[in-house]
Amino acid sequence: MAETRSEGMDEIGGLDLEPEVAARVAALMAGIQAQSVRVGVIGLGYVGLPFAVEKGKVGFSVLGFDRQQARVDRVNQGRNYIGDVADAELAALVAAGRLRATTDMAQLADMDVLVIAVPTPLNKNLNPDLRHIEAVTRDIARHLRPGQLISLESTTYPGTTDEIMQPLLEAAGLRAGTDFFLAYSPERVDPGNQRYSTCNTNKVVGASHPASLALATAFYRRTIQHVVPVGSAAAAELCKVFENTFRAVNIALVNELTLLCDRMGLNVWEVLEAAFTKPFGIMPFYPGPGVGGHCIPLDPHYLEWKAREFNFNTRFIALAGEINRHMPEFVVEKALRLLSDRGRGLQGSRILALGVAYKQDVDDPRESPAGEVIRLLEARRATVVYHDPFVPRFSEFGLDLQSLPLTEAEVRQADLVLVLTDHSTVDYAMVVREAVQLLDTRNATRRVPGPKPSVVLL
Ligand code: SAJ
Repeated sequence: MAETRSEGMDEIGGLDLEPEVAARVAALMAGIQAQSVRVGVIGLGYVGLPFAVEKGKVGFSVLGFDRQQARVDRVNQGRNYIGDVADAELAALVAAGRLRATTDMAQLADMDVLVIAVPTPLNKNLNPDLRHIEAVTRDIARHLRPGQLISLESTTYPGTTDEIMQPLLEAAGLRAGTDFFLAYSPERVDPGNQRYSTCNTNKVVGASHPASLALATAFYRRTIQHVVPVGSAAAAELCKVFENTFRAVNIALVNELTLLCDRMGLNVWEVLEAAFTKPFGIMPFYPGPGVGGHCIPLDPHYLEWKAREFNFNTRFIALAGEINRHMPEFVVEKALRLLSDRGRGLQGSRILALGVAYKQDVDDPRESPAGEVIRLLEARRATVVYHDPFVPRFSEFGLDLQSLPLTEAEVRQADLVLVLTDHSTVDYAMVVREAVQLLDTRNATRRVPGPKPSVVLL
């Protein structure tokens, strides 16, 4: 539960600090416990905005920083744009003056606590691209003053906080751990998850200086029920990339099993459902057309890249990425087989894709495997149209498509219906009834009763 005011003071009381530093730490700790510190959140995306709202709700004064003026304007108008944020909560905080946003990075100097939640993409060679973290760190360094606490939340490789951020911040002469404080606390946001939100998801915090760790732990404990301190920023960074690597590897395992079951003529969904009846020692993962989103397909390669520095090949990460990136091609191969069985080729066939978002019931098509599947189908001169209730327009992978209404006529005129994302709001009974042929890569039609002769599963 939230740390009491005395707990925070007790923690720093045991630290061996110079008097000036001890006074600085005590003042910041008092401000954290009183929730009077000014909190800056840099990056108002699916991590930053929910975090800003949670801090504002308990009474902190929060200023969001984002380069996108449109996002800043929407926040200042109280108009939400993140699915995991309650519209009314954002509007109320803005109306009460507890949450504002700006593009003016000079206001960083006025903040006591700065939380960074900017993207960490990969470049086209699957290597880390830290440009956003480095740019924000330079902005902070320009306005850095004694007494500020800085916490990085973006998923990144072990060493980013201590080896990249700290030197940039110390360039002006201030020292981490005594003048300012620096920590790493990985975001754990599962977009669309109705059960776990920012405040009830356990939070790991790491820092390489005791005062930084005590202050960051106390700060997160003001709004997060269970905060788990670890002894270094690198340990916290590695913890996070391990979490996402764990998912990528297990998703690849069931995808590989899908490829084998296809050869063996077995139903992988039946096999997996049976395996998951084991009450211990296993965890459900399901096959799909590939792995999307801005985390699972990318983050493990941050660890793979860093491990090479230690002459270490993270073979599981490489293999998982290879298998997961192969799935779109497998989907196209299976689609071609189904069309060929009816004397058709891909060229000139009309394919209706159901769902382009990267996963169920989210509106985000970034890194979606559906984009790669559609791109491959169009490269073979199939005519592809799509319906996605969450994504009205799909302009990824060089595509530019509009979502069509899902009508019986649309389903009937498709030579193949291809379920790529299993949104829960789609009328699969109608689709199964009207489709000439349906390839279901997500087992989305499993709840449609009765025989489904038109349905083939991945
Ligand atoms: N997927 C499968 N089979 C599965 C699970 C997922 O094919 O069994 C696919 C999904 O369809 C999607 C991709 O993998 O395309 C990623 O799905 P995801 O839910 O694992 O990933 P994200 O990016 O939405 O959220 C994840 C978090 N997910 C969960 O913990 C359930 C978590 O790993 C991180 O907190 C978050 O990424 C992040 O921000 O790092």
